[in-house]
Amino acid sequence: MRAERILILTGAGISAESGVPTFRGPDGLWEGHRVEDVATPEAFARDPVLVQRFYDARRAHLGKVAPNPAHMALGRLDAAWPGDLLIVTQNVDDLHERGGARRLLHMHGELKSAWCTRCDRRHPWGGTLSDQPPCPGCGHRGALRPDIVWFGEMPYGMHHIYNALDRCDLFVAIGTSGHVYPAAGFVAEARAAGARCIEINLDPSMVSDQFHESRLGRAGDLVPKLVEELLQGC
Ligand code: BV8
Repeated sequence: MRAERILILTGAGISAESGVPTFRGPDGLWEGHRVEDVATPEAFARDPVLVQRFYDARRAHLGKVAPNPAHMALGRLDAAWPGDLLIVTQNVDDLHERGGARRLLHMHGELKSAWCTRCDRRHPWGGTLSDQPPCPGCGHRGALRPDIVWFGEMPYGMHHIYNALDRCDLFVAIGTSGHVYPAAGFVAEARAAGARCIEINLDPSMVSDQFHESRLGRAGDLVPKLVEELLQGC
């Protein structure tokens, strides 16, 4: 397969085989709450401890999971690919980094980052926030929130992402259901720019019909195969 400039979009499905629950699968609830009900500024204003505990639990869970063959394959692609490559992930886990990805953008933020709502600084964070630790920057307690893009908030890096979408000649979506915008609209952008669009997913997504090719199956099986095809062609 020939390509020069690749944009890869990943979602919760790429981390599923590592044991990180997806959002809309049978494991998609947390203590009976739908993510959409917890991952919002309104929920945080209404019940900050509940929301902080939700993210504290997921941040702690990162220590119990490891990258799977799909993450490792993208790490190999990143190390070897001579052309443009951008991996845009909707995921807030650190499995892409641990799998070797470098040209990576977390459009929905990261569990391992805390954002101070007083001084606006962001800090690497591995611990808890529900106990209201002081901000390492301004020292204020109770001002740190998860550095996560909630529903109704603007995703990170949109300018960079749309530039890459307009330039790419291969767009690959991996493990995302196509429910959440603006990410679900990226395939339309890439297609309009003339890119070949491939979807790798366990089941058809909400936007499968917009892809030139749909490869149904587990990311851990199909992503290494795609990466080998790409590296053979370069
Ligand atoms: C915004 C961080 C604009 C939180 C997340 C109506 C129409 C269009 C848009 C909207 C609308 N109503 C509201 C909106 C906007 C809203 C939205 O899209 N809502 C949806 C629910 C309709 N979007 C937003 O609010 C976004 N912001 O639009 O801002 C704006 C404009 C001006 C000013 C201000 C703002 C922000 C959205 C970001 C929300 N944050 N994550 C957290 O993680 O706690 S979203 C969250 O769900 C994830 O990050 C992910 O992005 C998203 C979708 O999940 P997926 O990754 O797709 O996972 P899912 O479980 O759904 O699917 C997994 C897939 O994997 C499945 O298909 C499954 O088959 C597959 N799979 C499973 N196992 C495997 C597998 N595939 C391969 N191998 C396997 N082993």
